[in-house]
Amino acid sequence: MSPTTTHLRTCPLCEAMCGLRLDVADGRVTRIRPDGDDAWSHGYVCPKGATLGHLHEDPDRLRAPLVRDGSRWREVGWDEAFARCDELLAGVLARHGKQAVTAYIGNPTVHNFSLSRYVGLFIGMAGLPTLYSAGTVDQWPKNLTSQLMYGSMWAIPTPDVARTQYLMVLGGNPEASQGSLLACPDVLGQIDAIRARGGKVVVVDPRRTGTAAKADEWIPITPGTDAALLMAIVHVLFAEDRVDLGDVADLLNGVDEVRARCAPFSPEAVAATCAIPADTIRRLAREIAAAPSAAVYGRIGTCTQEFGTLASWLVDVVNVLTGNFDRPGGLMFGKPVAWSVASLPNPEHASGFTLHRWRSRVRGVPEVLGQVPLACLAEEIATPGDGQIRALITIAGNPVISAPASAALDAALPALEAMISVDNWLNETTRHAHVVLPGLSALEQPHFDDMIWLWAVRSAGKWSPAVFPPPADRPAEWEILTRLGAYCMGMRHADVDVRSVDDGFFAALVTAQGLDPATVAAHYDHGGPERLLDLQIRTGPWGDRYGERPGGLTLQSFKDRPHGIDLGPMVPRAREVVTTPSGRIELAPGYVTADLDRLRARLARRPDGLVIVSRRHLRSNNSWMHNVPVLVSGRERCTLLVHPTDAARLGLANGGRARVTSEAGQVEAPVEISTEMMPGVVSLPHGWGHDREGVRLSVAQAHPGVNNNLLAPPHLVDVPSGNAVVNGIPVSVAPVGFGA
Ligand SMILES: Nc1nc2c(c(=O)[nH]1)N[C@H]1C(S)=C(S)[C@@H](COP(=O)(O)OP(=O)(O)OC[C@H]3O[C@@H](n4cnc5c(=O)[nH]c(N)nc54)[C@H](O)[C@@H]3O)O[C@H]1N2
Ligand SMILES: Nc1nc2c(c(=O)[nH]1)N[C@H]1C(S)=C(S)[C@@H](COP(=O)(O)OP(=O)(O)OC[C@H]3O[C@@H](n4cnc5c(=O)[nH]c(N)nc54)[C@H](O)[C@@H]3O)O[C@H]1N2
Ligand code: SF4
Ligand SMILES: [Mo]
Repeated sequence: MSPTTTHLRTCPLCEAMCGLRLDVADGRVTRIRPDGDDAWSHGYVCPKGATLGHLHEDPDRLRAPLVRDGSRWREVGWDEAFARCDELLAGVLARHGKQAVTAYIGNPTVHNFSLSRYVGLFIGMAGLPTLYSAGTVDQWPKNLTSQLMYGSMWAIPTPDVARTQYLMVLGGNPEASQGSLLACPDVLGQIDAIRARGGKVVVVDPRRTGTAAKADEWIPITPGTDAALLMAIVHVLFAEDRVDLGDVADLLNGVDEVRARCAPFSPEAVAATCAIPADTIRRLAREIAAAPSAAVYGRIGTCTQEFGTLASWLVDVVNVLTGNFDRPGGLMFGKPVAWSVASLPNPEHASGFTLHRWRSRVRGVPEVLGQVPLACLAEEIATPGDGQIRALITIAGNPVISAPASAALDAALPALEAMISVDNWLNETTRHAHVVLPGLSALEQPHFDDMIWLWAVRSAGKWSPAVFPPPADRPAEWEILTRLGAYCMGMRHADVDVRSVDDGFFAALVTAQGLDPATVAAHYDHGGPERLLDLQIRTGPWGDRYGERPGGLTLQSFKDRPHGIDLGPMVPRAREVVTTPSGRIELAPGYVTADLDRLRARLARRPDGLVIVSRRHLRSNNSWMHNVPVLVSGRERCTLLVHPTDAARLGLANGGRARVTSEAGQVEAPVEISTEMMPGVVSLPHGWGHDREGVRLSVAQAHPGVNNNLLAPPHLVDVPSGNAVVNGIPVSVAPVGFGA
């Protein structure tokens, strides 16, 4: 036995960024505890954090590249794997051109030290005409409204939960997710604290979630109707003369336009559609306006729905109109210690931001922020003709589970001439690849979160060195991405010099910071994400600017303080963050308000009947942590939640099985009867369905669950953003025998 060593480590699994203490002996993680001294999380953790050792040791985790020969996988060396990628991509480029190549970027990209900082380089180098991501099944509506209101798609204001006196959560369940576009350890603890200091917490959700159970009030809402509720709140604010623009009053365009547009949306006009009494809506508006401070926060339930853009916009509008924007206790912009490549001005928008620059080939839907809906990918692969997709690169993604109409994608992928996956497992998607290029495990690489600090409730930073040395022959994912980017440019394997590409990338970023690349380069004898992070910190708001600001922060400052450095709560920043052409906050972007006609039509629509929504669980992480035994033990979690009155009407028994049918497909799942659901709405978690042949996830395959995206019709999108609608899908439900 070698002596036990203890390592401090930030958990990379979600936005809570918890500090952990890992005990390691004989090359294995023997214990994981919370780090009570962590400057950011102060000892908070969830059960997933304790499984980083399992993920690292998982025998199914890929440690060498795989190349497929027919239906058989062959483990190969890195040189052979890269040469095969080059050959595959060069073939497609020669036969069909760049238009036949695309990529899909999955969620773990954001949480990975090297992918998060280099995915932008890959995108820039590859120059692919189309790109897909998990973003269009997630926060695209919020990206769109932030782009139009503030001038940047990642300028997303976050609720100051630590100081607010009134928190309204719509379509988010931090009890499971631990916060999303809201980085804050222990959100539920913050909810307790709001109530303990005499404040109030309201949760608007079709399900009485674990978060709603902690709140003062749960307001069930018909899925997809948050925009109508919020518009009625805006209506009341104007009608009762409760509008107070607060500190941003002089920074606003469009207040009168909002006033004019809210007129038809009285509480009475929306009550039946939302299933919320008009009196309740009026009271909510008064409470928000009267609270000493209030933060209205909307998350995925307000995005992946029929009116995602309007709801995302109105969340911010309500905060603005009640003086709760850009001030403590309201919605505020985070202030990262280190800037993120993603938040730099987008070169594509240099001559102004435009929408609908091109349309998807098959369905003809317009691009928004450079992407079309992920649900288009299957048809772009399957439909012959000029521009047909023949090559796909997936990066940390599993769209066969996470994309709407996933059966069509599963069926289309085998037709690709080249599919390359940068992924650590053979999941439902990567099993179709020709080459799989695995990254290092989280514990084999350093960590310092990138984009997540953009919406953190405090400014802070934490450096985690690798716990285990990376195996000598293994490239990091930033090197993999750089190579793939180069092959897409038409460079051949033998000619790619990763180091010089990286030096060029770094020099460009240094120049963009107004510094001399040669002088800055002289500070380093290494490249990659660690060098980039040092630049991000040193040219960030607290940085030393390479000596120009003596005493300023550098990466070394964080290495010297392994529990992290806290730099305080959010501060008003709207004046520096807003970069719209007018220099002001656009409270009523025409592109967004144009969608109000569709919302008015919704008010006149007959009830949809039974609809389904998604949910998350604390012990899952989208589609990919079901291979950890301790996280899938216990009773089955992939169940259909049904309200008792619906169950009785439909003849469903608790523990029996139900067949759920939508226009897109059908699944069967065990029934869990619960008053957690509002009547008329059923819920199934997302991220399951591991019973596919060829998947190499031995634990997950024994707990497969079903894929709820088999029910999501590909054409259901939030029209302005193209974001998928995976909540509020009409379904019928019927029993299929007992316990079968
Ligand atoms: N019905 C429904 N569908 C949804 C949602 C919903 O709420 N309901 N949510 C949507 C949302 S918000 C998201 S973000 C997407 C998620 O969808 P995706 O991003 O497509 O899938 P994930 O399950 O997050 O992860 C994909 C894969 O990343 C790999 N991976 C994990 N860590 C690493 C790493 O460090 N490096 C590499 N290279 N690979 C790694 C794992 O093998 C995993 O299978 O799903 C969306 N789909
Ligand atoms: N444990 C765990 N943590 C995660 C993830 C995970 O899979 N597991 N995924 C991560 C990712 S990628 C993301 S994007 C975040 C998401 O984080 P959250 O946004 O907090 O996601 P959910 O927990 O799915 O909560 C969404 C809620 O929206 C409700 N809802 C559905 N439709 C509507 C509607 O029309 N209106 C309203 N008001 N509510 C609605 C659902 O009932 C559900 O309670 O979580 C992240 N964190
Ligand atoms: S809440 Fe859990 S998964 Fe998220 S960072 Fe903390 S320990 Fe990791
Ligand atoms: Mo997500």
